[in-house]
Amino acid sequence: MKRLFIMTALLLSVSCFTSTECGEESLRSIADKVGIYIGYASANSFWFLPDASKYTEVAKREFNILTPENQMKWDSIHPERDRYNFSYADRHVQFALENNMLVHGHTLVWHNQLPFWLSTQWTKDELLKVLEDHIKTVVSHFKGKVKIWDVVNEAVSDTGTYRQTIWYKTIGPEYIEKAFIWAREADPEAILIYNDYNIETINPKSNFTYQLIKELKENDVPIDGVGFQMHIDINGVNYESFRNNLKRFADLGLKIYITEMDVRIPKNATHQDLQKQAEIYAKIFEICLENPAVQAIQLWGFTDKYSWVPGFFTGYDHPLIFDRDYNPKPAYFAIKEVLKKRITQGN
Ligand code: 9MR
Repeated sequence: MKRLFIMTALLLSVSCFTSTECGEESLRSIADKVGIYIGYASANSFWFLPDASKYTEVAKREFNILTPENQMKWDSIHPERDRYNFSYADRHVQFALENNMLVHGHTLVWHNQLPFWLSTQWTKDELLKVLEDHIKTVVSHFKGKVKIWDVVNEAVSDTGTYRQTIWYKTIGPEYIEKAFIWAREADPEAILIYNDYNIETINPKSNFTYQLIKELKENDVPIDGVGFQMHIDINGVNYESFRNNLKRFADLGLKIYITEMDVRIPKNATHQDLQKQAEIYAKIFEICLENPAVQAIQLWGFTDKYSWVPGFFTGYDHPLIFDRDYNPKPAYFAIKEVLKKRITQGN
């Protein structure tokens, strides 16, 4: 009898060690205590996934903010010039609000995932009108529900110039300030940010972005924050440079968001790879928590099962903090440790 009791206790403690389903405090609960949001990109039509109940159970247990991964983009929400389709985006928002999560909207101006009807010749005035209509209609639709908007996404090229997009080529650089002004008009309470990748450390692209945002601020354009996407790999980033970069953007008076973090590692990862990945996640969280301008850290998904990475980077996989079976990975525990340490140190 005694042996049976010991065996059961042992089994329970082992499963508690690897799972979060037996009383361990969730990430969102610890993040709440720290005063930071922790989130994920919400998968396309997650309510239809074959494992939707598992997916939503983990999502609402662990996170307090979400970004629809694709279903607020132009091609999803604005399929024809005179027709909007909010049905998918509304489901993401509904899920978030029912579970006391914030919604981060993504994205009002981008050059990818545009609907077919946009790919024709426009005059500058026509395209300005199209953009104004889109931004005002979408932001008004979600007024009071989407608290943060990626207003302009990826407007800077990898070498640090304006990216040559339909918006830039037809309208010129002023499409950026116009987008922020229209978004502010449609929802004066929403936090409006510029979002991009490879601007986490100091480099030609982040220098250009810094200058661009500085000038927007100087011209009283309503921009509240910057989003660092943080799609990185097993080599991590230069942490000193990341820290200094956060500081210079924060010194402009901006709120900072980590918007799309993932850490891709080689396929068939070894235990060491997962360990290394955990260290990278931990280090990024640690540096973010040092800087009070950082408001939220969001991952681009949460289970490796639904990550965009294997489809885009040959030879890479496993970028997130839960494995394909929704088991928490070393990175999950490492992030928790960093957050917990922050509580004991006092915020
Ligand atoms: O994760 C998104 C993937 O499902 C889409 O196919 C892809 C299309 O461009 O966009 C991915 O999300 C991107 C995000 O919207 C902007 N930053 C880069 C993200 C990864 O490509």
